[in-house]
Amino acid sequence: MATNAQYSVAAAIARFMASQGVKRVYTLPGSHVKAICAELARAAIRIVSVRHECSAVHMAHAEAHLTGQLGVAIVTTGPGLTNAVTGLASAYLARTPLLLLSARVPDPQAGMGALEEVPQGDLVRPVCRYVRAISDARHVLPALHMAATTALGSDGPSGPAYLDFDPSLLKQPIAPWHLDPRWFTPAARTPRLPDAHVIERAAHLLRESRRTLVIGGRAARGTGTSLERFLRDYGCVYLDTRESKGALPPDSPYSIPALRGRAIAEADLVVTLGRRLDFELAFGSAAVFSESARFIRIGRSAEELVENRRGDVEISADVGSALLALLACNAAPKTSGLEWRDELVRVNAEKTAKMTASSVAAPSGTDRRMHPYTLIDAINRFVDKDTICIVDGGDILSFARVRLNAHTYLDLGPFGCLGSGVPYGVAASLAFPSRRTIALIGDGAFGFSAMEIETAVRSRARALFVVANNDAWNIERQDQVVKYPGQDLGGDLSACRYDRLAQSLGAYGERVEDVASLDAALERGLANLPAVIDVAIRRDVLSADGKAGLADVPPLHALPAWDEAERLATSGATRPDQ
Ligand SMILES: Cc1ncc(C[n+]2csc(CCOP(=O)(O)OP(=O)(O)O)c2C)c(N)n1
Ligand SMILES: [Mg+2]
Repeated sequence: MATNAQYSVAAAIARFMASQGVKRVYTLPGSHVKAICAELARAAIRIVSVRHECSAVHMAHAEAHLTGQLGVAIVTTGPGLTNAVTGLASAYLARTPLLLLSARVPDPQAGMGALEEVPQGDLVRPVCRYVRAISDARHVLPALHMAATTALGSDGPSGPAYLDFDPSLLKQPIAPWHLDPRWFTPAARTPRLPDAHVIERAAHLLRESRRTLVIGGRAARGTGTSLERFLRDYGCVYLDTRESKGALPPDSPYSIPALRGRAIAEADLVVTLGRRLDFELAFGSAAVFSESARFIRIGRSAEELVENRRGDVEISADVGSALLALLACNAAPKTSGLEWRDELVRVNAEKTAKMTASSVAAPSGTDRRMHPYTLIDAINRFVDKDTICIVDGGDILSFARVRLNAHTYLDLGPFGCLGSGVPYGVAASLAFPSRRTIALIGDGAFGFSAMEIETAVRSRARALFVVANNDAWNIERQDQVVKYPGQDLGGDLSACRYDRLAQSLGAYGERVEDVASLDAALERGLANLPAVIDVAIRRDVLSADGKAGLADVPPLHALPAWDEAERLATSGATRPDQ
């Protein structure tokens, strides 16, 4: 057993990680950081070595999203760090708590033209919650604690934190009096309880409302039974957003995913659960939501509480505590009739049944390939309540959001970061080896990080990767065909065989071209993990996002219909729904 006196800075970092319950770190070798990795390995923390630093950050992201704990990635100086920036930006927008460690050029060489020298802290600062360059052994543990606590969102939104070290510092001894045992207790987010007066004001609004819409955010996950009770007892309908998916089972009775637009336009009270009113929610605009709708916003940070549209009541608290407090004060609506909710639930069920029927009947296209829904329906047959579902891609993401019956879910997130699906799948299956992980990925998205299939093989990550192969960046291609007919703007991809690529990397691979062999191929894949099943799908069907015009990039909103509503409202004309 090492005594405190024998600790190097790198060993103190490893001891800190162990004390935080970190089981794995994701990294790619580099001389500047190897002292940290050596000590982590000595502390029995698993080193998962990847093929691109962005993947390491994506993996830490998936680990954090799925476990609720800090994810950790370690990248080397210079290009190692710049490669990681995209992953950091994705975690930043998704508010995912992760810690990125790096080393920089030795301080005595800084500014002299050292190998791999770039201003690392400056490069990551806009997409991190905490950034610090460490040059002194005294700062190591306080900085690690600040980084972890900030990343977990103790006093603001959760997100990535970044530290880098002078490489020679890592090998220096750290004095015993800098190793106070309190530094080795888990960093935590301070619980935040709601103010009773604010809760009473929110309860008043709930009692007065007749059409309450609850919108899930990141913090809704983990509130399961209180959320279910809240929806049932207070007569609400519920909309999931991608970050809250999994808070309720896909067949939850008050969930109305097929009536998103209608619920948003008609609700007289909107309750947001730790959710930003961002592009996916029309920035909370009074031109899209009802102008007279009241808002109860629940959250821990300004982004969740006041951004874009003030709440009539803003509850600064953990979502779980706020829901419990609201449940305790009987805020059931005064009006006995729940006609609006009942109607939305009924119409949602009818619409969903219709969609299911049409997708089952979805014919093979002129190219004789299968409809994306046919593929998703087949995947659904292998998804149970413990399955972790990952989705990455363009059109295929849109189809999956409508049809995939995921209980635990992670997709490319608000950064729209293609290439995250394979790393997410690897990390999910390492974090939860006894659960099934299925990653559904567009062929374009798969290409960004296809080499991580080798990581999956080497690290024994037992995930199933299903490539939805339409030989195209399809959501972009479809838009190009309409807007720039006859021009080649790069939307087409070659007819690649991703099953063969996977085989060459040591994984199981199979190609599926006809529906009849799909289920058996998925079954064989699941029996031979990690596996890549490359499925030929149609490229001539429009997804919901394609139809909604996501690729139009209108100026005021993400969707053309919202953009138009905003334009009409600001020009003084009446809204189309009035
Ligand atoms: C890193 C990155 N580059 C470019 C884009 C723009 N983009 C959005 S969807 C898409 C097409 C994705 O193609 P694929 O993964 O094959 O899915 P498909 O649309 O064909 O289902 C592209 C290029 C992006 N979101 N992320
Ligand atoms: Mg594609």
